[in-house]
Amino acid sequence: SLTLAPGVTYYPAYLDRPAQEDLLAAIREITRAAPLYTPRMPKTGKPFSVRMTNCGPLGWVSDETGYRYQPTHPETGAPWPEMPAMLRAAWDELSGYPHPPDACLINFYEPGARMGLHQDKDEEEFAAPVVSLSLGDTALFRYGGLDRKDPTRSVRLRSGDAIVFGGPARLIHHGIDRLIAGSSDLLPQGGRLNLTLRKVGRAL
Ligand code: MD3
Ligand code: FE
Repeated sequence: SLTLAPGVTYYPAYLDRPAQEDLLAAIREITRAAPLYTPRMPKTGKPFSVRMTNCGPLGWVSDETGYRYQPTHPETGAPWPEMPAMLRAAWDELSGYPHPPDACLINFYEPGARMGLHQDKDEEEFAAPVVSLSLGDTALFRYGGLDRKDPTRSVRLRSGDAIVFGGPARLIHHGIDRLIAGSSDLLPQGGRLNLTLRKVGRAL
């Protein structure tokens, strides 16, 4: 692994191709029960270009009323599907955190989708890191500092890469500028999946 900045650890090619295919199969099963939906911005209702779903006890959602974690899918009302064992194993190996994650946000980027620079601060437990796994097309990921105006750096996140943000990096600004079309053949139609494993509630 490589330390990109204090609290940012990058694991290039963390998942080999068979593991990526296994994870993709698990995500397909999750999306059959909990379909990808289009989140909307609070207040404006403007749709995100990224579609989302979740697995685990809690899921992150966004609609006109705000951002929040909730135990059910916003459109079906069903509980989120169980977190696959391989995601729990990745958390145990990468997080260094002694409690299980309670949410896995699954982001799906079609070619052309992006995610603006933001902070993840809807959780209660900032002592826990966020673990990210990427599948499919390479993304140009940008990260900065605690102040939105801090200088930024970019890293290409490729299929199978993992990256962990903890400690002094847990509240940094970050986003996805764009995908590199045709950079992976994992997803037959192209695009990218990102999974973020999170501890939302305070550990007891
Ligand atoms: C740094 N996802 O879901 S993953 C998100 O590729 C999100 O879909 C991006 O930002 C994606 O909130 C980036 C890398 C990442 C994820 C969570 C972080 C970096 C982070 C939380 C805190 C700091
Ligand atoms: Fe984020």
